[in-house]
Amino acid sequence: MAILFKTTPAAMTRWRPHLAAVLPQREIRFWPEIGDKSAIDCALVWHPEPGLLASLPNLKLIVSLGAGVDHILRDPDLPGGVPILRLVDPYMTDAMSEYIVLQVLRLHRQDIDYRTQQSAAEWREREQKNAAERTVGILGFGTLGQDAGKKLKALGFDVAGWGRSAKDIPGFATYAGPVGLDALLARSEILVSLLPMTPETDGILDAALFARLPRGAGLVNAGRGRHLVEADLFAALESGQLSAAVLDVFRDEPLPPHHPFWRHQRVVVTPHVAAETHPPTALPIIAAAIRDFEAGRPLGNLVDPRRGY
Ligand code: NDP
Ligand code: OXD
Repeated sequence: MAILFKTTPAAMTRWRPHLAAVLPQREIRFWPEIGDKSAIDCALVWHPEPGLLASLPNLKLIVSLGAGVDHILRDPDLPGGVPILRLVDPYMTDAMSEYIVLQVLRLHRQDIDYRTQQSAAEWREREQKNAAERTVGILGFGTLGQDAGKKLKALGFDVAGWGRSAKDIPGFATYAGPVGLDALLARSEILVSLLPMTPETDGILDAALFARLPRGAGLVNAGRGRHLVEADLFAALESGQLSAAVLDVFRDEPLPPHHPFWRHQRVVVTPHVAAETHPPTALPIIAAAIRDFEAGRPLGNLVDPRRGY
């Protein structure tokens, strides 16, 4: 049986050289040249076209080529009952933590203000705090959120996390559910979002949420663009309720050239690169998961489609 492989054309050039080496016994069919659909039993995908997976009559396993699975679950014709695995790769986890540490430090050390001062040749010292005096809240305290939290804590930040379910994670204040969110927000001078995109988290970063943060808080969003209500962010930056935002993910990607985020003085934009999938480390993990599936062994990182992540 064959494996369907579908990603963006740009990413394909990164994956292709590694695929045959890691899955030598399997025929790989690169979308859109996928031939006889009935010969495909496994799909490795990033943003599959709606209906593509349903068109494969013998599909037995779907693997996301990223940590998020919203790009699969949004398909209204997604075949029910086919297990979906998401990618959990320590290389990617490290990359995300590097990004979060960089951006939290940027906000903590007022880098955006000093860049602005530099452009005006303005020599002015700003009030400085140590990391231990800075509270950071992480929305989405799963694989990525916890690792970033540990690394921020190692730098001295006062870190807390928020998830759907209550958790006891030594060394961290943790909060859960809507009631817990209030408490997390009230103590977060820097708010980091590493949530998955689900019906519950759609538009969660809105005016009501910003109003519950300490005045002048900073925001880092590396979860998904649809979490953010863009108009509410502009208003919060305008009023000073938020002091700055670092955004890696957007409702429209690529971010259109005329979008005001590109030129906003208090917004830092990165092009969805916080943690790119890394084929040399991801493929052995994916190949091992396929072997486990075929051998009937229990699978880790199974997605619960009802939960949405
Ligand atoms: P996990 O599944 O390990 O963690 C998700 C976390 O979010 C869990 O703590 C979960 O709670 C929490 N959560 C989910 N729904 C809710 C909710 N309704 N209310 C409160 N908390 C909720 O995912 P990862 O950490 O691996 O990845 C998170 C996301 O990061 C991905 O889905 C993707 O969108 C994004 N990402 C972005 C990348 C980038 O380059 N910008 C790269 C990789 C991922 P609980 O613990 O209770 O289950
Ligand atoms: C992912 C991503 O979900 O890169 O892996 O956004």
